[in-house]
Amino acid sequence: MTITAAPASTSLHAGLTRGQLHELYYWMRLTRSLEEKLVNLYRQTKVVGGLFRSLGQEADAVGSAFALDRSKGDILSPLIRNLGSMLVQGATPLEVLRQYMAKAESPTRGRELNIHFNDLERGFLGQISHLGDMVPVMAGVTLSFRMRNQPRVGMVYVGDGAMSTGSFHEGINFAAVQRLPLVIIAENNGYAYSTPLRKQTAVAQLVDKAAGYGVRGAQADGNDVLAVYETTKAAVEHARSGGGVTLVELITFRRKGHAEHDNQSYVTRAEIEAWEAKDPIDRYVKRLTDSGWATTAELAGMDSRITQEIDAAVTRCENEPLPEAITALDEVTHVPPRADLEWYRRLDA
Ligand SMILES: Cc1ncc(C[n+]2csc(CCOP(=O)(O)OP(=O)(O)O)c2C)c(N)n1
Ligand SMILES: [Mg+2]
Repeated sequence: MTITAAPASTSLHAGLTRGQLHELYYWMRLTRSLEEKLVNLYRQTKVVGGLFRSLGQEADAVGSAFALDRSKGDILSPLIRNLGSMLVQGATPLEVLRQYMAKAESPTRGRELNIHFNDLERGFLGQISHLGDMVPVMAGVTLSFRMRNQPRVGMVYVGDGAMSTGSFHEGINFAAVQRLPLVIIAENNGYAYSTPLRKQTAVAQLVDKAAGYGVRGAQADGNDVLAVYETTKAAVEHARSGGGVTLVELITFRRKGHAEHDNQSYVTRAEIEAWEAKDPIDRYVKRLTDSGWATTAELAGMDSRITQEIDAAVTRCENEPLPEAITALDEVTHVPPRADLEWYRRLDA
């Protein structure tokens, strides 16, 4: 049976229309292509600071963010491997390139790196580097939703490593006790820097931690974008209807080193190859075409749109200036410049 002719608004799977099923592909492919372009720029020394890849984890970030309802004002708090979630919420390739290249026009005007930027209107909270610390922050954000009687949901990403911090414990415990509308996405990608999961935690699986906090636990194949979407969607609905926190474990794999400088020598080639065979984009392309949800021509059309979009953004960004050095401390502390401090003295003062 062919379902190619289904009206655009008909649900084909898990309440998703043909257009939405295409969107999931679009966001995953955009994430990967943008990161590949960034690797290119990094090798040309045009990226300032580190470059963190989400290769093989695109389904995890995209499928989970897609389960939020942007029209209701849901907010997520991403981590370094969640570029895809920010793109879903409306961050643009140009903004991301400007951040990585520390341009004057970047969202943080060259003061912060990579995807550490913020837009509450579009529903993403700027991350900080400290692992686990965004869990109590998002507990506070979702408490404010509750206090204002807003039917909004918050989502926060943590890695397997971040789950070993005190902040994670305090944040999830508080959110659990308060039954806050929070979804915690636990990304089990096998490693925290060079520490494998078996040296990170004594539980058999990260979702087992849910029981210790008295919250709902759920688990999905993090390389299957539809499974990620469906599992997260159930958690979002549970949160919005007053059920409280869900800890969602997504099982995936970090196919690159911690960052571009890390050659991942502590991971065997066989392990990486086994996960290459489970590539989330390849799997989804097969699902889309086997089910008749998308044609190869439609996918090629999205690919060329992505290439054009990224190329245009790179050309524009590369020609933009860096911030003027003299402005480096402006708007950082919101404190007037201190003429008495040698290190803070403006050359033009
Ligand atoms: C509290 C804290 N300790 C150490 C670090 C340094 N650090 C940054 S990322 C990272 C590994 C994170 O691993 P995980 O949480 O599994 O996320 P992944 O990188 O695998 O996505 C470490 C140790 C940090 N940022 N914060
Ligand atoms: Mg990890």
